[in-house]
Amino acid sequence: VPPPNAPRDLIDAVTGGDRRALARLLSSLEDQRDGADALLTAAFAAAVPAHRVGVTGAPGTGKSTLTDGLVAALRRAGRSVAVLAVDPTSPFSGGAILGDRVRMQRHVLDEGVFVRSMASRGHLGGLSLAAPKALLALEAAGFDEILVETVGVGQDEVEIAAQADTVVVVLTPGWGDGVQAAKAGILEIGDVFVVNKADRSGVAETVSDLRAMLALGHDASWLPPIVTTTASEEQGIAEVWGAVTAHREHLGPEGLEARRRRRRLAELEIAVVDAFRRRAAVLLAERGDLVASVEAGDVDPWSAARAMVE
Ligand SMILES: Nc1nc2c(ncn2[C@@H]2O[C@H](COP(=O)(O)OP(=O)(O)O)[C@@H](O)[C@H]2O)c(=O)[nH]1
Ligand SMILES: [Mg+2]
Repeated sequence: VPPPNAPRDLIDAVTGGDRRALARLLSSLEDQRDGADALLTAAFAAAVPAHRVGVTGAPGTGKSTLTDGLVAALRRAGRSVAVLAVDPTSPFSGGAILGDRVRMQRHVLDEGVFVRSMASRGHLGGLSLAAPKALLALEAAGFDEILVETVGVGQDEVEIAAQADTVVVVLTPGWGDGVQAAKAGILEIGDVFVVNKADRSGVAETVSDLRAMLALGHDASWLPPIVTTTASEEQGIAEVWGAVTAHREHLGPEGLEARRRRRRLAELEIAVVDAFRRRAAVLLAERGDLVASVEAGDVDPWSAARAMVE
């Protein structure tokens, strides 16, 4: 049995820069192990909100390569960086996560860089539950910059994009030929657009297609900039960070706080649903008699549920 002050001790170690303690904290939060609630409370108190930059796009567009380039550039500027690589695709995601690790390998010995991968498979409540907690842990560890790489598919990815202050959408030449519906979703979430693999043909067309589409839809106060990169050659990295910084300045302290307020509310809703979900599991286990009656068809599920809740 851990001593009562264990959560505080672990969080103190995390805020003090202990990377192994951070890894342990992340595992406890992801697995919702005993004491996770107390850890969250302590992490919340210790967390200093960082500017969170999301990097998203289809598999293979070069997100990890770009992220690795950004990490290198930020390290040269003396900034500490945490990377959360989130892959909502399952069960075929092993390769992508492995790719992320390989891509960022050169930073493993750097104390100022921390890389964590996460797959949705096996996570209780999915990524919408796990990722915000992981980000909180990284903020408790006091990193100057937090980058979140997510694969651009479906609802998970939109939810995770909501966890970022600035969303960088990575596309490649030829993207303009894609399906209209897929375009719409990704256009809405992007604050900065990157056309990567600029060493390939069709860059100019993709940029002008994109520019035309962005001019139609976006809110008037921020027209997302489009940056072309060749991430594999570390070309265009500084320009990407310049666009991110411009967006941060555009948001300003009030814009950032507005996003954080929305996130806190969303987090509360998720936490309430999660608390009830856990309570439901306990109820079902406690009321084996009622469960058996429903299973046998003697009692209908709805009145059984009402009886349990009451
Ligand atoms: N030709 C070219 N290949 C690139 C570029 N950036 C990344 N790649 C390659 O594209 C592949 C996928 O990159 P990765 O960063 O893993 O993509 P992710 O799935 O979006 O994270 C790798 O083989 C990279 O080396 C680029 O600018 N030009
Ligand atoms: Mg990747």
